[in-house]
Amino acid sequence: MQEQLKQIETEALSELTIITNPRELELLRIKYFGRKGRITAVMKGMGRLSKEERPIIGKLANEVRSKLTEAFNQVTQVLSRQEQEQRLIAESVDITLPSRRPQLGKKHPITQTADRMLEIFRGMGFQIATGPEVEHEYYNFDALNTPADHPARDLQDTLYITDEIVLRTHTSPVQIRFMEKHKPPVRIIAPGTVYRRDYDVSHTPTFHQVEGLLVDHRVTFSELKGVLFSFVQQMFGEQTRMRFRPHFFPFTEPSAEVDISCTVCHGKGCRTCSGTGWLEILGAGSVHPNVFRYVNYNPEEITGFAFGMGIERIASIRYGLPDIRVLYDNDLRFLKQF
Ligand code: 2NM
Repeated sequence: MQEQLKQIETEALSELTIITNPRELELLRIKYFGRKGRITAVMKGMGRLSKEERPIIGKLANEVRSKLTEAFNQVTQVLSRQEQEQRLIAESVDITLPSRRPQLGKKHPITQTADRMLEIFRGMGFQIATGPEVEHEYYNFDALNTPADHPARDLQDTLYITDEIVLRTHTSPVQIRFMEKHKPPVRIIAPGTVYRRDYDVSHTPTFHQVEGLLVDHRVTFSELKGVLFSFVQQMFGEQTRMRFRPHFFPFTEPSAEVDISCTVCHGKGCRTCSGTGWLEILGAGSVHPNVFRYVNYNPEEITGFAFGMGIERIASIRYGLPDIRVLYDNDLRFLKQF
């Protein structure tokens, strides 16, 4: 029996040296320690031994068992360390490889155009003013000398929130609010989003405007022309010509629409300008005395001019767009070109 135990120990230790993975180790563990294992068999056979032999063999059996248990534990540790090392090698990352380039975004062409427009007017001393997009009709219409029966106030043209609250149809209410709070001189530019019930090749229900207002003692229409001509030349180039056509706005008198010479054909006439040689870019005029009365300015003492233009319109001329709706398709193949 002693011999047998020694042999078990020797064989087990020898077999352990050739183990290469946890599965083999488990099979070996079963072979020696399992229910029908060799160590287990020896333990079971103890009952048949004599009183004298039992303690001796028992002691030896326990020694062999604990020695082998220790040896098995060691191999288990070695295997798990090996496994971890292999996993670290397999999962290693080459940190010297170049990274994927992140996609860089950029400003939308409408924003780029607005930025340029504001930069030009800031250069002429205008301050930026902003205000609410959801507006009381008093600021959007009444104070702008646009009476209740004016067609612009029709449900067909204006988006109403309630009876009296509208989505602003222009940024002019910003200028009314500004004049309420400040005495002349006033020199402001009001950029922002505006809303109208309109949708075709040249109109979207949401669009953007830049409006200007200059008020002081003895401001004249010729200063309006000077400011706008300077804007036109900085925006479209020094060769650009400008003309005023008489027009009507409730909030200005006299009023005009302003054209520039066609940026495509330089006035010869082409498809872009429908053969006229001119492109309409904005509306303008001398502020109506009634508008001044609404904000408690005395129209006998002060005068002013105002103008308004659509940023989409300026952007479509600047970039030669055939249809302003492409500005809203969010097609990156289009937007990446700007
Ligand atoms: C335009 C055309 C003409 C305008 C008038 C005013 C205010 F507040 F002074 F009355 N702000 N903007 C104006 C004048 C706007 O847009 C085509």
